[in-house]
Amino acid sequence: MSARIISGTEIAAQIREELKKEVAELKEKHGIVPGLITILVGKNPASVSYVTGKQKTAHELGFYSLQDDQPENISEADLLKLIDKYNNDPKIHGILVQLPIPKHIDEKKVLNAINPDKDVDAFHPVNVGRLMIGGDEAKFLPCTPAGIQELIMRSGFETSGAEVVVVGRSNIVGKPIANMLLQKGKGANATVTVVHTGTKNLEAHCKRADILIVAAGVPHLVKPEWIKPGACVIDVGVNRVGEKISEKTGKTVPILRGDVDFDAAKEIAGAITPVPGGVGPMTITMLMKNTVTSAKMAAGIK
Ligand code: L34
Repeated sequence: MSARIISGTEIAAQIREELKKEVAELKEKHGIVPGLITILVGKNPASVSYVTGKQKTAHELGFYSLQDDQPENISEADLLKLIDKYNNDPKIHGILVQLPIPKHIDEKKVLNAINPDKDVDAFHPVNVGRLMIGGDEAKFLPCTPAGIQELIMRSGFETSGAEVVVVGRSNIVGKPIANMLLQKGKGANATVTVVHTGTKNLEAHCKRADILIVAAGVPHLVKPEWIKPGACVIDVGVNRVGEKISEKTGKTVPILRGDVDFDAAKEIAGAITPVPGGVGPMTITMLMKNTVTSAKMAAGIK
């Protein structure tokens, strides 16, 4: 039997509709417009595509939203100064520095420089700590993990008591999603295992998973025989494996491949996210949600 396809595109569209109404109401009742700045250093094609998606969505929702492009060779000091400028700009509620940034800049210093109250990526140590404590402490949840949790909940999978296996231990996805799903509460309360490059038998762990979350950045790492029949499979990988000419537009577009061998896996899994159109659109949407939350917090609105 073929798995149900969990459409991130559709679920993201629903959440965006909800947010659009909320933004209109904030403007009308309180005169507040959520403000977002996305900073892109250099011209990494994947990063350009992602920040373009973020800006487009922000404008569709009625945000005040700006893209700040900086050259590859910007100094660390100048980037820190720029962040400080936006920290002090009352129109800006969310500051995002798209990762990765060039090697000559210390990523930690950059993430630590963002005011935690404007840290809509939730990468600042204060927000990472709040996430780990859980409950009301967490003001912002990191966008990709928050999107994954929404996808699982909205597609009707029970997390409480479920065996969740997370493949990958990055600060952006693996570590935070594992922490979120082990909290007590809705959409969580799972038994979580994190596996990584130091794990001895990846397949054996994956096979136990009721919910398998793969964020390894390795195209088609997960084979169909690694999947428990009926499991929920969330594929976070967006690997660029080549280029092709789009039939629709005639332009050159990347060929994207997930971390899971989708065509084979969908014959075993109960439900699975596609790439593209799975986790990616949810990441962008949860950034919008965090920016609305930040704008409300700044104005003292619950
Ligand atoms: N600071 N850096 C910061 N915050 C983030 O949340 C990110 N991330 C990750 C990389 N660096 C970051 C993103 O924005 C990954 N990521 C991201 C965002 C959007 C999409 C994928 C990754 C996305 O929209 N993917 C589309 C395909 C887009 C394409 O054609 O490349 C999809 O349907 O999966």
